[in-house]
Amino acid sequence: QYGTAGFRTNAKVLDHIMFRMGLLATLRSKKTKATIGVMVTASHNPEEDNGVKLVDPMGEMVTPTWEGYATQLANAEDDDLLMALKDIIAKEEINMSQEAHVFVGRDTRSSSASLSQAVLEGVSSLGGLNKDYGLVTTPQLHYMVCCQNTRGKYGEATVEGYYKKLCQAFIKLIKNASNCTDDQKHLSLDGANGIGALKVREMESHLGKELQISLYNDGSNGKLNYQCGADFVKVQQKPPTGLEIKPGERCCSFDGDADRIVYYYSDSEGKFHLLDGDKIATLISTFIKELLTQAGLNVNMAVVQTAYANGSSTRYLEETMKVTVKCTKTGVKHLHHVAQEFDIGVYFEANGHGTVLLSKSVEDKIQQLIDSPNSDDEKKRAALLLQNTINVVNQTVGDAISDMLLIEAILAIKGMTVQQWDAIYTDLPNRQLKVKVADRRVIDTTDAERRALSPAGLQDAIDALVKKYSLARSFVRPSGTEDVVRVYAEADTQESADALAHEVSLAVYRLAGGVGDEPKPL
Ligand code: G16
Repeated sequence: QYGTAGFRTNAKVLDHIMFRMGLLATLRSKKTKATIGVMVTASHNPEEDNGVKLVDPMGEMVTPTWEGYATQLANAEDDDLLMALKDIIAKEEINMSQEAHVFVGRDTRSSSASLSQAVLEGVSSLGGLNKDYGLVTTPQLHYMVCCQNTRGKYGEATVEGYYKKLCQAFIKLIKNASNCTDDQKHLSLDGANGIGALKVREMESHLGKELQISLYNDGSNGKLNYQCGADFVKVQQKPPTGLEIKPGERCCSFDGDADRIVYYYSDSEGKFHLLDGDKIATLISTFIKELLTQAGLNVNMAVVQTAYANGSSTRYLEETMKVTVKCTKTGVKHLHHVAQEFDIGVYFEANGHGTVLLSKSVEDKIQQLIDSPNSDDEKKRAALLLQNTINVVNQTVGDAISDMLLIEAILAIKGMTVQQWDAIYTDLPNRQLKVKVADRRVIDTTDAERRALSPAGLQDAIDALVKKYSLARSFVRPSGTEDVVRVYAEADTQESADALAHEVSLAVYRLAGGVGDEPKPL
């Protein structure tokens, strides 16, 4: 099944899927008369896995109907492949004489080179033209597709063009930070031994001395995502191995294809503090809201989260910031579409995957303020800051590099330390676990994955367990990237969150066909 972010499994069994996704991307390109992207990556999954993400014309994730076609094509027997293709061509009324263009990118996994070759062969089999970007981050490929299809309006469809656009906007933003010391300009970065590390190295020369990055887990010897990277740090709630964490210093981690980022620091007593996607969404939306007020712009803004959002973050956004909060199913493809319904949509999953979307009408209003002779200095300054914020953001998809530049600029402009940012609100203690079951599809959910419809009795069991703890909440859902069921729990203390997560895991194991050993207490 085309899951949360495409197909993912052990790289050894993916050849035919890659070839077929090359075919499908070519059909999608003929249908849309636009360039389509195919990214070969398994992002946060272990090195042995691989996967593929399809990118639609504006740089967004491929549309759900075509996810269905992807699943059909992936599952067709070899002898039925031609028929499956003809079926899509007929249903979508595709003109096969239409030209097709496909952009292909890949991460640093050892299997990615040959798998991306299979994609390219799929493209040429249907007469499509390709551009192979080679090693790029997932968000860079999304960006290239959007630039190409907007004929350069969004930017130049080259990696160099991407660095120039983002870094120039970052440097303009940072000029508004008075008294920023060299210490404050320093950031320790864990590159997850992946593509993000390579690309940050490439980008560094564009940053001048405005951001000084100490890069760890740069792929020179460690294993991809192994005990490092954004997913490890978020789920384990501890620093990655391979990064020297000095008390009080700001650090961040990318994931394996650099579309997620989380921040953290360790205090003088050695306690680890995580600033995840929820804290990032809060920082960015606060900054934008303040600028909108200064610019005198009244626009409709929302923050989009998933069930994993910490209860404290949602409360802070709704009650203190008075901003609209929406909750969707996991997967940026869901968050992105809800965010598009607002003038400004800030969307972030707790795991650090997210970005900001701004409508054309907001961009126009900002431009008018900049151009107007009647705008006072404060309004003009706010409008310019908003414009550079727009330019530093990769609006096509969550992007660790772009998010990092925006966060660094915001902290510098606000003169805020990582500790002050962390203190905006206090996270409820939480725990995430995985349970292995025979078939994770037995779990069906509703209400943005916050309640389980099946198997029978599971939701009642979760409700009864949650009642035992204070400020508690828990839900389960089948992962769309790994063969596991995910369990999330939060409560007033870490002990309670851990106990609740374990008890809910046991309920999943017993009611949803757990395999292997029963989950043990933490
Ligand atoms: C992908 C998606 C994310 C999602 C994550 C986990 O991330 O892009 O939106 O949160 O998978 O999904 P699941 O819980 O269904 O396994 P990535 O960074 O691995 O591509």
